[in-house]
Amino acid sequence: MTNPSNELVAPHGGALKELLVDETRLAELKREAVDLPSWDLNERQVCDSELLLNGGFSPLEGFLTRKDFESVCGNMRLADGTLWPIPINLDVTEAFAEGLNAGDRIALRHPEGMVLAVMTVEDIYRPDVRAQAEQVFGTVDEAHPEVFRLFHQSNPVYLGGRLEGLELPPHHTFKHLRHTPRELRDWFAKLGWNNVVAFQTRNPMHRAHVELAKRASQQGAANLLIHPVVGMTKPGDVDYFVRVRCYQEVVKHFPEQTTALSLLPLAMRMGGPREAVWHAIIRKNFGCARFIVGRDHAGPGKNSQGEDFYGPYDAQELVRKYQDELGIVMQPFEEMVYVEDLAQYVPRSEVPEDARVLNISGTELRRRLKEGLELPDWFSYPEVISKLREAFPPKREQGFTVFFTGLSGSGKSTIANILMAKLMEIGTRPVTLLDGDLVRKHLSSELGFSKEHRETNIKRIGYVASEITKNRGIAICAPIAPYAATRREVREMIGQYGGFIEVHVATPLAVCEERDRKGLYAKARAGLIKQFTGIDDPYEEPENPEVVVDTSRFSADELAHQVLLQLEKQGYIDRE
Ligand code: PPS
Repeated sequence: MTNPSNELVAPHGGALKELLVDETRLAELKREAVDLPSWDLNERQVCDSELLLNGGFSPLEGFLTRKDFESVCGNMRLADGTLWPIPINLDVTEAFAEGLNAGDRIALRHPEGMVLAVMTVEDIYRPDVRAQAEQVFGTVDEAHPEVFRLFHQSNPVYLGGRLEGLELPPHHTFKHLRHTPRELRDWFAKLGWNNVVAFQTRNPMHRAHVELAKRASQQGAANLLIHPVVGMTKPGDVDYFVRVRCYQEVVKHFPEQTTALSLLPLAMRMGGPREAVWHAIIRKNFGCARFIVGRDHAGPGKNSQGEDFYGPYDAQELVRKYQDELGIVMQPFEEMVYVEDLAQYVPRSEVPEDARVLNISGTELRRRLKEGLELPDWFSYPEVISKLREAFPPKREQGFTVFFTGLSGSGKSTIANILMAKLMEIGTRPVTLLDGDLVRKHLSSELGFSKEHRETNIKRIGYVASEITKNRGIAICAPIAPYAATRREVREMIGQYGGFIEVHVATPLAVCEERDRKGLYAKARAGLIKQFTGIDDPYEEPENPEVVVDTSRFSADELAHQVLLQLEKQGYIDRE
């Protein structure tokens, strides 16, 4: 791939590798694509494809071949030595890869059906995802969201090869705030902005961010590009519709002549230091001369021991190491904190001794929003808070899901039915019961009990429950859901929209078997039913469920009431 690492880079971003073809080729490709095997891109792959096609990932010309992939994982460079820190892969299923050979061409389709690109497959390979996680993220701890994704959600086969682009993915939201690298470069050139500093964010912006961005742009005598990620960010982040409404308010606090807002359709990896280097390269491609790297850039949060995955300034260090060949200047910045006595934001190292410092973390902010608590003026702008409040109603108005999990015959359905009746009596929101047997009849009738089928079944339940929760209703789910990883996925899916209360119905296996209401345990013991949970199939116990109940010790009525009390304690239901 092109662009030797020592090539001098112009202030406007260097060579741009755009992969959309010209009109003549487009007509040929459209005809060809009709008969090609077609891969339906998932959300992440759409994001990656967009930045490949529009040049945001220059100098890449397609998804990485094995040689480039291994070199990127091991050395942060493409096989030809070009600096590139994050692997960009097209992961597909075994079923799709079967019968594909190097040299074949495939069509890459957007979920809306159009072909975005035709790929010439150069390489078909099965990655060692543990090694990939270790090398790229420095960990195999599944608390890292991208490690979890790699281990549980990524497809097993990677296809490498060049792309010929037919069209960019369509966007129906905030069109006027979306720009390709070429469009941004042209815009900057038109305005005479030849020194632009980019500010990356995946969170709503508050006063501290504004102060930081203002200071950084003043220090670099630069124009400012607020360049938030609206592709995929960390599970649980504030969704981008809400954030963009906030950015539109925040941008009014900057001088119009020096500041611009543009949205970046990137799928983040939360890769800390390596991600910071990647972000810098992307911003160079978008025509920026400088890039702000603050504290804990693209940090994935805490590991399973409760410690940060990366040091707060590791990202700055790594970007500094590659500064000379990056072609974009890092503008390092410390955390900004509010000093009450000065009524002012200052970098943490400049806080006068003994001064009282105020700070509200992202987690604390989310907590206050979810609880409907006060947010002080020094922290944010009233307009931003009001946009956030619209999106985060008080808990008594939010949707939620009660997710029962436990062995067959443990009493899930019985408690779930009683809970449903009680919630309907309360009557503040519509209630839907997604019981294991009901779902298998209506939603998953073609599925069996293999690991794959059970996962599909639970993800379907999770999807329906997330839609109900999003629309501020109540979903009660009662499947066995034996796998911890799938339950975590469902928790993440739903947690972004409202409450998720996991109830482990921990009735011992011996009791469930003794009851054997449906006669299934007897059949399973006799070998007439295979893969029966608890007998010859695993049940992974929940580690941190919100509630644990056991129907061998208490009646279903009492236990349903316990769940209700938990809902009340969490603020989802109110006593009048
Ligand atoms: S899963 O694992 O969550 O997809 O299972 P679920 O959809 O809840 O379905 C469980 C019900 O199906 C009956 N059944 C079996 N359960 C476990 N293992 C095997 N092999 C199996 N075959 C049929 C069983 O009646 C379960 O109902 P519940 O209500 O849990 O007793």
